[in-house]
Amino acid sequence: MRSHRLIAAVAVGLLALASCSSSDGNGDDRKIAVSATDDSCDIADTDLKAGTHTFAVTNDGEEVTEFYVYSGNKVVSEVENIAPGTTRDLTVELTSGDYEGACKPGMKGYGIRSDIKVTGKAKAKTDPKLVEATTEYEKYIATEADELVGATEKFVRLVKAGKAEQAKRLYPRARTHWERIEPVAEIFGDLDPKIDARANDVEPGTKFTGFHKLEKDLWKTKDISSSGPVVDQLLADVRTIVKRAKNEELQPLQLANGSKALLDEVATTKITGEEDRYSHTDLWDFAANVEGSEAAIDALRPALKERDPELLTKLDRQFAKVEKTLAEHRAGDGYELHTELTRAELKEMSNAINALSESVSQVAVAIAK
Ligand SMILES: [Cu+2]
Repeated sequence: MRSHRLIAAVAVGLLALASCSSSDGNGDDRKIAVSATDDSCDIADTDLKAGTHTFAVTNDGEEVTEFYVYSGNKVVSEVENIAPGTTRDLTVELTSGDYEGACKPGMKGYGIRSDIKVTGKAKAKTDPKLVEATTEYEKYIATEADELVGATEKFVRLVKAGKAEQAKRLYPRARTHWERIEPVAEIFGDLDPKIDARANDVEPGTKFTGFHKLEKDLWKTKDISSSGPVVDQLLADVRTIVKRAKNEELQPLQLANGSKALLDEVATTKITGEEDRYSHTDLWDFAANVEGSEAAIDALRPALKERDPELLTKLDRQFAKVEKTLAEHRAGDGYELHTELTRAELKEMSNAINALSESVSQVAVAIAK
């Protein structure tokens, strides 16, 4: 660790020349360079003025990485799925206080963290269209959160009654409400893994709990006789997260970043079939992520129309394209299984998502103006 710090200090000194310090008390137009390798995370500037800032995160390592900004235990924002050799931007709104920046090589674990200090007072943002956008989206979160609790309660009852077939049918339906609002859940970094971690993501020293443990019990081991405590824990965690989510006051930039995060989820865990590896109901989650992403953009629509109408037109076209591709794989009142899709079909879906994702990543910049 010590040697990394030393290298980091040198690198920061060099990068500072090419990047910002700060200026007008409302953030800075210049980007803050972050160089992420497999064992270091160098943030060019960690002394910031309150306001909007963009971190340009370059993956100089070999593993896929991600970058988070934390305020205490809470995730302020994150950018996932940064492939080696590529750079992705994360635009965030920071009020004065102490933060941490974290790179997570391999996209897991505690990350390599540095302190970020934000001082001063940001200029108040008064665009009524943006204020309205967050109110709208908070309503959407509240509705989905209620549905999630209701569906989870039913799921609990079925599992405890030993009704495996009915529980299996409900599983992807309950998850739909979760997957639509997951970026809000991810603000509370401690609970998201308890509810939604996959077997391979479970941190050493913690237990495998949540939806995917039950998915395993239902489809793989086909034994739910001792799943009662797991399902009770899931419901307790869901209730806690829902309560927190409903009390959370969101910033317009969180809508933009959340919308993007949902599409990242599709690309990293749904296209690959990693998410629902036992039930193969990944397309349900895929659809829910896209719907949640679109809900955030819809809330921002009036503001976007004013600020970047061309981007909005493009987004509408690309969302339609993704939905059309997805519609081709509807089955009954749900979707085909991941295992029923050909490589070519998955490739087509992934292309549509990547194009859309690229446009959605411009939304934060448009509304931060
Ligand atoms: Cu998920």
